[in-house]
Amino acid sequence: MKIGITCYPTYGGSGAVATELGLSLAERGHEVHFVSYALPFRLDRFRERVFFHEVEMEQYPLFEHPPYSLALAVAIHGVARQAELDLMHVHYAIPHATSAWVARKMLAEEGHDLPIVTTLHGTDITLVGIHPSFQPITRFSILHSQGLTAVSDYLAEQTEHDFGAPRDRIEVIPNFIDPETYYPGREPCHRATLAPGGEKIVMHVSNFRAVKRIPDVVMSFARILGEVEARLIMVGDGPERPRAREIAERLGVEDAVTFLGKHAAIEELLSCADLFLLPSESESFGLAALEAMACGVPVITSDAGGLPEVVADGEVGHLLPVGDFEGMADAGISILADEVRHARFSQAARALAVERFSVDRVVPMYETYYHRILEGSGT
Ligand code: GMT
Repeated sequence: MKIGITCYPTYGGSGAVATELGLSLAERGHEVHFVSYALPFRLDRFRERVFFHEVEMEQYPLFEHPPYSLALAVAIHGVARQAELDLMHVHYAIPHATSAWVARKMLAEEGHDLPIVTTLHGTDITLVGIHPSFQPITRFSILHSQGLTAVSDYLAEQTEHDFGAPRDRIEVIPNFIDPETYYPGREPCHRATLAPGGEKIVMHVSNFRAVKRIPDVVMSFARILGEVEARLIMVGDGPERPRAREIAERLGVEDAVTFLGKHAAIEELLSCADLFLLPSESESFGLAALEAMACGVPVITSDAGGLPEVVADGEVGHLLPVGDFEGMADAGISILADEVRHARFSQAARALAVERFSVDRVVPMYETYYHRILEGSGT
């Protein structure tokens, strides 16, 4: 198949999933064309059958906000014609599903059929998508996609509830990891650099937005530090970073916290961690938690959204109510302070990630779904 993929190229789960999916499809013999305003952050080297098309944006003084959605529609239209795409797969509905719909209409006028598959990732439904300024067009665009997938049952149900998309029209295909990239005990190990005193490593990875409840990470860690010698490694960047630093200072734990900033090869860091914290307010899936589990790291998360579909409570970590940072800390201490328990959770985390969410299991689900859409296309 010749497949177009549009995603956000920046650090973030939807872009990571879209890129890994494209690379894996190319490995399986498909031709994959990425269309975005910049090179997706995980598309870092040459791969056979993988192409990148940058969206051309005309700068004009009249445009305080250049119309990217239109430029993207034109780019999708052009790539579809030139590469003779069989199908366009867009990740994150806003504005990608809308741009793809416009491109599809333009192609239809020229006698070409381009089925669109839209994958819903999270805030395109739960936060941004339901805002009145976006809800009607998000609804229109997802209902006019020929294929619609969501990364969890939770997200599919929210989409039915908030957008009236029939539940049976939404295919749930979970996010995935490559067990050969994400694994425990990776060498060389950065443990000595991150925790020179042999402390336990507590890690958080995100884009530091309010929805991640970054203050809860720091407050949980401060409580853990009262019981266990540990260091908190904060990976990523975003608007909540200054607040996190301020809280660390206020709680007097700043010397035990390292802000590493953004990292593309997250697996190198995760494989050094002893515990992963993700106390999010809302999380449709929690790819970062899955990546940690694949590295054999027990996870403490909130029970928000789709996290219970990824984290088996009491087996690979613990799920606590949103905002219960003390409970999260106590659950973390119970794992960090007991080596036998830690080893059991670590093995179970790796096993669950590989069994249920490995690339070899999930990518064929997308291929099967594409075939279904192509068979029913042209409508
Ligand atoms: O929806 C977002 O916040 C952005 C998106 C991203 O690009 O990082 O994150 C979502 O998609 C990820 C990949 O499917 C999921 O693992 C995240 O849980 C989800 N984020 C939220 O639901 C907050």
